Amino acid sequence: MPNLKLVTKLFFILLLAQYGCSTPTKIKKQNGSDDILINQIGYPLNAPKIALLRIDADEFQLKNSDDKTVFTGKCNDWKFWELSGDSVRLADFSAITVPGEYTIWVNDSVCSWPFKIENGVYSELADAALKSYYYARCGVDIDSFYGGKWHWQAGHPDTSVMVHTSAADKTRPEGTVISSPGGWYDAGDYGKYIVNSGISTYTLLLSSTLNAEFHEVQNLNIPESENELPDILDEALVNLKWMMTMQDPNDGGVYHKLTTKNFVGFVAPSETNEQRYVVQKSTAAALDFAATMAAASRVMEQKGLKELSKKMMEQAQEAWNWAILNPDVLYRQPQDISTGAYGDYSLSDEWFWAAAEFYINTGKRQFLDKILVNYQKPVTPTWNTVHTLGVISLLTSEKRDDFAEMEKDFMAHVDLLLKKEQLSPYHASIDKFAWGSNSDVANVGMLKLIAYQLSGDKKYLDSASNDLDYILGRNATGFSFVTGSGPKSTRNPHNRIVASDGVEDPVPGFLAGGPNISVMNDCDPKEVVRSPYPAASYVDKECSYSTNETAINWNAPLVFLVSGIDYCYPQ
Ligand code: 9MR
Ligand code: 9MR
Repeated sequence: MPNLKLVTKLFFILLLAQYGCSTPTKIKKQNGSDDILINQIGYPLNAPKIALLRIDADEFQLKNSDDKTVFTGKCNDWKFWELSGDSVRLADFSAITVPGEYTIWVNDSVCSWPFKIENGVYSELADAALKSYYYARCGVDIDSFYGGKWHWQAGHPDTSVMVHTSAADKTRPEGTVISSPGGWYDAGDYGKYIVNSGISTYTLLLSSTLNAEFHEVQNLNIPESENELPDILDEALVNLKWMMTMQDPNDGGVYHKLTTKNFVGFVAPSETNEQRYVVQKSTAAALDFAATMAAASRVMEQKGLKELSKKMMEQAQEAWNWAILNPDVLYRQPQDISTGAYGDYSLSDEWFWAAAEFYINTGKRQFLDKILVNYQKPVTPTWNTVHTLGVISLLTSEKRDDFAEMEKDFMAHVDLLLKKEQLSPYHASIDKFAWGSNSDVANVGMLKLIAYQLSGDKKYLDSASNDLDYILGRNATGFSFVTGSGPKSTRNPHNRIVASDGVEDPVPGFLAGGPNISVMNDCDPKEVVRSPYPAASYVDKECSYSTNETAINWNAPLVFLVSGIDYCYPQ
């Protein structure tokens, strides 16, 4: 019989060594408590630093790694949030600017997870968030040299994709076989969707230009890392090159998506060989394609890739021409297809975005006219609401001065987000928890970073840092929503690769969709109980596609946010 006492003692010593909380005699919880919500990775030196407490105490302590109390602070009053169904007290320790590892203590008995205070605290996370796209590549072996313990064989070569009935025409009748290899898997499924590819790829391109110095020196150890381009552009090119194959060269139309008829099971990429189809051309796909290609064409031109840049603009123009002739071909999911629809039924934002990118590249009056006709005030972007992407392109281009009114509207939207954050008991800048709510938080943070670059006012940077805190654990669930980032982070995303790679730890760097109450029965409700409160309704279960899937459009603003914050502090 092992000596139980000794084993228990050893267990505690090990736990303490791992998590840094000490004073064993007083400890109630050795692990970080969900009653102290913090950013589980940490904080840059000059960033605001707050924790949220669900414990009744007037004071909190900050201890360093030597277990010394270095700061005692007062907790604010309780505040109730109807979206999480509970109350929290705010603990502010922004005053601490000495680098180190810390824990927060309350009543000398409850402690937080340990976290760091230092500049460059997010560099590992920034690499992981971007490298998630390498792991999402379709049709290539993910090699252990690059992937480490996460590696698998290629699936989905996509060299014989069939033209679906919905996409058939004279030059490419039903059953025609085309080749459309490469790109990224959209999400936890193996589909490739143009509408969602547009915003995702554009957002990475935007980070490559607005956070340029950060990305110039970033090395992800991907197959292209040794070439001249920053890795973020190599990765963006993987998807751009695939997108270029989704255009029908006969008429310039762009297929909405490339998928199987139905979602396949949770198996490895190489274990599926169901027929894949290109499905219906749509105006949304053509315009998102046109906008993304035009933006990419600019970036490639700047990098000296003249031929590629020219080709991208030509294809963008072809797609635009098709859209002019086919201005309202909405995507209608065919009866025999049940994969993601990305159906978008209002297109003026897509027109605006594409026109803005074309106007920057060409200066032509016809595009300015389209911009003016389709203008709407900026909002937080999502896959089906993209005009703000056009606004961002204009405001960060040489044409900025001509759009002073638009800039006012943009700043007004961001100011509203700041106000929302200040008023929220949880300091959240969102008050609607849609499917993929975490990407709304990341996109909000991205807008604030852009406002910071436009205005130079540090309040925007600080507020963006607050959004990252939310994503990394200071939220109503207590989870850090990025795989591999933080002791209590997402481990079981709804992602077929993560589920099938045979490795216990999830592929790092993926952002989970996050809390929402859109679908409450994705998991068996008898086995999995979700909070009825939108801000808390999240489960770290593979079955929960509505809260725990990963997606390229969710990771892209995370890449922007985390890279921008790492790059902008110290300030
Ligand atoms: O795995 C699918 C995921 O990528 C989608 O976002 C989700 C919603 O469309 O659907 C998932 O697939 C589920 C399907 O809709 C219903 N049967 C179970 C599938 C896997 O959980
Ligand atoms: O992100 C999409 C979300 O806005 C929709 O509400 C949801 C249901 O239609 O679909 C999400 O997109 C999924 C896509 O349809 C298929 N791949 C996985 C995507 C993320 O769940």
